[in-house]
Amino acid sequence: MTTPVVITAAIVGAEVMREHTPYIPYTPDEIAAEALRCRQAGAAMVHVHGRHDDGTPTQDRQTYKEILDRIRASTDLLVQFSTGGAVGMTVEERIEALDLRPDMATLTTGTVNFGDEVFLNSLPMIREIAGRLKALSIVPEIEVFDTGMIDTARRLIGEGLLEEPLHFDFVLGVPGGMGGSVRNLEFLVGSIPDGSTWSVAGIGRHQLPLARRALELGGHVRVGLEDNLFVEKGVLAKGSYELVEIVVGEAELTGRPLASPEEAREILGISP
Ligand code: KMH
Ligand code: ZN
Repeated sequence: MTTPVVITAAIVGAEVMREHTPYIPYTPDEIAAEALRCRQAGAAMVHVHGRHDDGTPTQDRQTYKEILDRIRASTDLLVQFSTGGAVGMTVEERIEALDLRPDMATLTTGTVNFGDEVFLNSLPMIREIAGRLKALSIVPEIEVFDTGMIDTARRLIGEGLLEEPLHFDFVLGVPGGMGGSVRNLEFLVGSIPDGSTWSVAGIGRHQLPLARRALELGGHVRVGLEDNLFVEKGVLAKGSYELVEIVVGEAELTGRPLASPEEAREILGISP
């Protein structure tokens, strides 16, 4: 039977600002409204970051609480918190909202150049975040910006900080990280432990081609304004929901049914 595709909408991020697109949500109300549009379009999960009202990124617990409460009040979406936050944040900041018990949270298993900056994730930092996720029984989505991050995830299994089966998200096309080619995606898919699940988040113009290949390969897909602003060259998406709609159309063509949030829970091993 064909595996339903879990579509995750990355609707906020920490880097995209109103100067880049007027459609990026900042406040909890705006974020929840965009989440609802993505659910209506076919997404099963949202990946969220916190913002202050002026758009500055924040991992503040109260902000995340408002986001989580509002999304849960209006949708059945699974909610995934970022533990990456923004470049330069401390681990303590990055994990302070986790006790709100989102359905899932990210875990980046290595350091990567991130444009002109460095997204720092030393082994002690990774262990601290993984340890908190484990203590709170939150299923991690392992963010892979480069191949070695898969090896580090395997190392953490050996250390008892991660438990199989793992779920990976390949973030491809960040300037400084692994490029957004289909070949890179195929290599990574062949490199993860047997029994793992995976999705792809292509950055910029790589988003939709990689999503298409993921649908063909039986993987899952992340799209949204965190990673890409355009539905086609020069045409801004009016929200992450428009990018979800494109993937839904492609899923139909590929014969992949859409996972509901309940089905996504089962696929990703998230207990109710
Ligand atoms: N904003 C990036 C530095 C995550 O959400 O966990 C990190 C990021 C990954 O977005
Ligand atoms: Zn993120």
